[in-house]
Amino acid sequence: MDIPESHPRRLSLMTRNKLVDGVEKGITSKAGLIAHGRGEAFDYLLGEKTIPIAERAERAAVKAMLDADNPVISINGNVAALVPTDIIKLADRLSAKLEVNLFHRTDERISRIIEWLELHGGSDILGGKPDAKIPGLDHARGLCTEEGIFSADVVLVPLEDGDRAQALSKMEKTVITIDLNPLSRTANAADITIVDNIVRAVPNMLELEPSDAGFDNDHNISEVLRYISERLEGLA
Ligand code: PTJ
Repeated sequence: MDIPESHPRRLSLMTRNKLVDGVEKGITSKAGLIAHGRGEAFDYLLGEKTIPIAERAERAAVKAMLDADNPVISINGNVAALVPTDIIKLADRLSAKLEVNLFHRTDERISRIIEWLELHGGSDILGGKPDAKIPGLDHARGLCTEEGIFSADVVLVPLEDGDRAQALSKMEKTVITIDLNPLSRTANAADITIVDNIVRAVPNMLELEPSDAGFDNDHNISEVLRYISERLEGLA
C-alpha cells in the first residue's frame, strides 16, 4: 500500500506494512500482527520515542553482549520483517551469532527467514538444523542449536514469549529482551529489559557507547512504569 508522504502516521503505517509483507512472504506469523498491535499500544503510552530509561538499558545490553563469551541474537518472524539489515549489523558490532528461533515454528518459515536474512547480507545464520532443546519447553518451542542459543552465555531475545524467556533464564543465561510491554512476563524474567520499539532500539544499539554503570533492571522497569503513569497524569 502506498502511504502519502504527508500522512501524520506514515512511519507507523510503513512499519505495519513491513509486517503485512512479512506475512505475505511467509516470514512473519499471523499472530505476529497481533503481537505488533499490542506493542503499538504500549508505544503510544511512551510517546513513540526512546525514553532515557530505555537508552540506559540499551547501553547495558550492548555492554553485556560485548563482554560475553558466546553472545547470540534470537530472530523471530517480527524481528526479521522489521529490522533485517540492522539486526545483522548489530550482530556484527557485538560479534554475536544469529539464530532463527520461532514460537510458531515451521521448517518452511525458518528457511524463508534464513534466506531473507542472507538477502540482507547475513551469513552463517543458525536455526535451520536444531540439535538441542531448551529444558522445560514442549517439543517444537524448545528446539535450538547447541552452537547457538543452547550454549550462549548472553542471549538477546527481542519480542519473546514469556515461557521461553523464563526457560532461558532458568538455564542461567543472561537474558536481554526488547519488549514494549513493561508488564510482560518476558520483561520481568529478563536481566536487561529494553522497553522500546525494536525499530528504534536496534539502530540505537548500533551507535550507543556500552555502559552498565548503576544499572538495575527491576529499578529500570519501575522507572518505565512511573514514566508512563506521570505522562498519563500530565495528559489527563
Ligand atoms: O515469529 P514467531 O513464531 O517466533 O512469533 C513471534 C511472536 C512475536 C508472535 C511471538 O513471540 C509472540 O506471540 O510473542 P508475544 O507473547 O506476543 O510477545 C511479544 C511482545 O513483544 C509483546 O509484549 C509486545 O508488546 C512486544 N512487541 C510487539 N511489537 C514490538 C514489541 N516490542 C518492541 N517492539 C515492537 N515493534
